[in-house]
Amino acid sequence: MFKLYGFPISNYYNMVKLALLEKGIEFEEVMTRPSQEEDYLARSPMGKIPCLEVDEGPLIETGVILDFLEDISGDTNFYPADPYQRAKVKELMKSTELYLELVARRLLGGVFFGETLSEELKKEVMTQLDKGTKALNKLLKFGPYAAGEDFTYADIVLYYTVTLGNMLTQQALSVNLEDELPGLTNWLELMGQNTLVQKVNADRDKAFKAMAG
Ligand SMILES: N[C@@H](CCC(=O)N[C@@H](CS)C(=O)NCC(=O)O)C(=O)O
Repeated sequence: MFKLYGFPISNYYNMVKLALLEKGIEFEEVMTRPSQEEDYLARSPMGKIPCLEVDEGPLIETGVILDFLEDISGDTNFYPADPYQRAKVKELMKSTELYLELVARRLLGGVFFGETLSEELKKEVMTQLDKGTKALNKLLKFGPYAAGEDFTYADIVLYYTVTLGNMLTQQALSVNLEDELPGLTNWLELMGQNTLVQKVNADRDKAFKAMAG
């Protein structure tokens, strides 16, 4: 059985977890924090989570893991078959990560771990966020799903990017991503009706509570 290494407060971990659940692939969760210990680095060379151990060995990088899961599961497809449409879904996933996830992530230490967020950093993040959300507005379809009519990996990546990202931008910058990305509110509601999303979120919320006290 596959082993998923990581921790449910990680948005990247939750992307892979939801994909495994959606695809009906059996897996065991191995609670693991990011670590620079040699035994974990042997699995995940940057020490990051998630890491998925499959029959042949470990795999890291969320996008790579998602592609692997798509390649091994013929029945449930989260990329369109058409090459251009498939590329468009990947374009949206990549843009979400580069221009939203990695931008909002710069606030994480300040919001969750009491690090100082300088005014300079906040200004920089604000500028990048503004550019990123404007770009995403040109790519997002919300018709009703992120990339169009069908549920795709872009929904999974966007969902766990904005749910964490919005916490960070609201707390550090008073920016609500629902105001910046028209259509996001209805789409979040749609995603929230998915019982597997609800399960991943319940595990995440439990982990957050445990971390808080
Ligand atoms: N590029 C990685 C990013 C994963 C990532 O940043 N994971 C975070 C937890 S959400 C982590 O392990 N951080 C610890 C670190 O950066 O050392 C992926 O796509 O899986």
